[in-house]
Amino acid sequence: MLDQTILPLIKEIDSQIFDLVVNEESRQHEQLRLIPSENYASPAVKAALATSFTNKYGEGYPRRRYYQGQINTDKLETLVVERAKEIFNYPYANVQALSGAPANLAVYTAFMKPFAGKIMALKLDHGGHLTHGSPVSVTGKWFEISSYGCDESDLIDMEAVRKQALEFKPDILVCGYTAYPRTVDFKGFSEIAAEVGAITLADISHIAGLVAAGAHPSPAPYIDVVTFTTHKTLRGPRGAIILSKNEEHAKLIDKAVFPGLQGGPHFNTIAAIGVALEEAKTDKYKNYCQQIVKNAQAMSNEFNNKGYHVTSGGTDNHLLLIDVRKSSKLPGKRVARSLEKVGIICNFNTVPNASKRQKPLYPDGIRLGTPALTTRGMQEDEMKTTVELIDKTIKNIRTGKIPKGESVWKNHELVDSIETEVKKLATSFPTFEW
Ligand code: DSN
Repeated sequence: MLDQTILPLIKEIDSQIFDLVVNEESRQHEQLRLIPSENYASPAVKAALATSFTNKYGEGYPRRRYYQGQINTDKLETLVVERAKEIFNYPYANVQALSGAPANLAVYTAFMKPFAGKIMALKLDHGGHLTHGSPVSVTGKWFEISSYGCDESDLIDMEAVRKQALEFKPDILVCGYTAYPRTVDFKGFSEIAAEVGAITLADISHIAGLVAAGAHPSPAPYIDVVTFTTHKTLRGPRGAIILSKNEEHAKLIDKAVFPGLQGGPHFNTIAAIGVALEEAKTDKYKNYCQQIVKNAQAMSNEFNNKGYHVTSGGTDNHLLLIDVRKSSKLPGKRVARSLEKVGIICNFNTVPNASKRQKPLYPDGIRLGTPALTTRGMQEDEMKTTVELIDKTIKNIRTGKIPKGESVWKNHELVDSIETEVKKLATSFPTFEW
């Protein structure tokens, strides 16, 4: 939903940016957005981002700043910290990390020195995140990494994790994922960490909203440190929060964020995080999160009914992974790109237990999520229709090697008709529906 008072101001100064904003707004209205880490922020969240808090510098923390003029920013940051603590049931919160990668790096550098620390986390190609120790991320270059994986049922085998942890003895044991459709066993991870003397870190970026709304179990009783981005299921602006359980940890984390890794906090983002947290307290938001899960389950049931290979057989949360090579003899990238041509937006993704041909840039799967469609007010019926549209599209994609210059489609006429159906479904719902 465009803010009709702000937009003309952009147009007056910069017609190029104005056009891009309008085009992106239309794209988000007309397409079916299924990337599980994306959402539609509310008009109130977007309004908070555009406030005068963007003008203020404030390195430091409330009442300990390096700049004067903090009468409102100190109150703002304190208020948002208190909201985060209350909603997630942790005694300490830092709301300054700029996004998920800096938040995770802050935690690692709070507790370990570069080239002298050990992290154990889920492999990238089984659903872990780049910042959980991938060799191409600084986290994999600075720290010794041992990655655990999923078993042949695409599930994390806690006994295997335990054995690996006893051998590797990590300083930090990471759980919480970017492409894992099942419930995270926070208790199990905390028990393993206790045996090996590790700190537990749960990166709940994807499921933060579900946790806030009680649609996924909370890490609070078990996990030492929690990081999450604020723009996925939580539906806020692009930012991050770090939660911790004791004063010593909280002090180390605060120091790692500032002055360790960052300069001045982005107060307009912090204001928008505050608005999103206030929204997350409402019953409407709690119902929204329950519906996200129902929608993802409806979608995975429908894919199962149509004979697709849904990894782990289904989902407990907001996302599902389809092994399209096993299901349709197609590579994930070809499917994701073809779906975009009809207005269905997802991402190609690695899947566990894939074929030997799988590579990060050439994976066997696609990843789909329901947070954005659910924000629009769509329910199980629309998920069924969406799966039908995806299925029709996939069945129209040519398998095997396609010679350069040749079309990916079996039948061109079908493409236009699917695109029209996608647009009709998408535009019959608003982009933000409470
Ligand atoms: N966490 C990634 C995603 O899930 O899309 C982004 O870093």
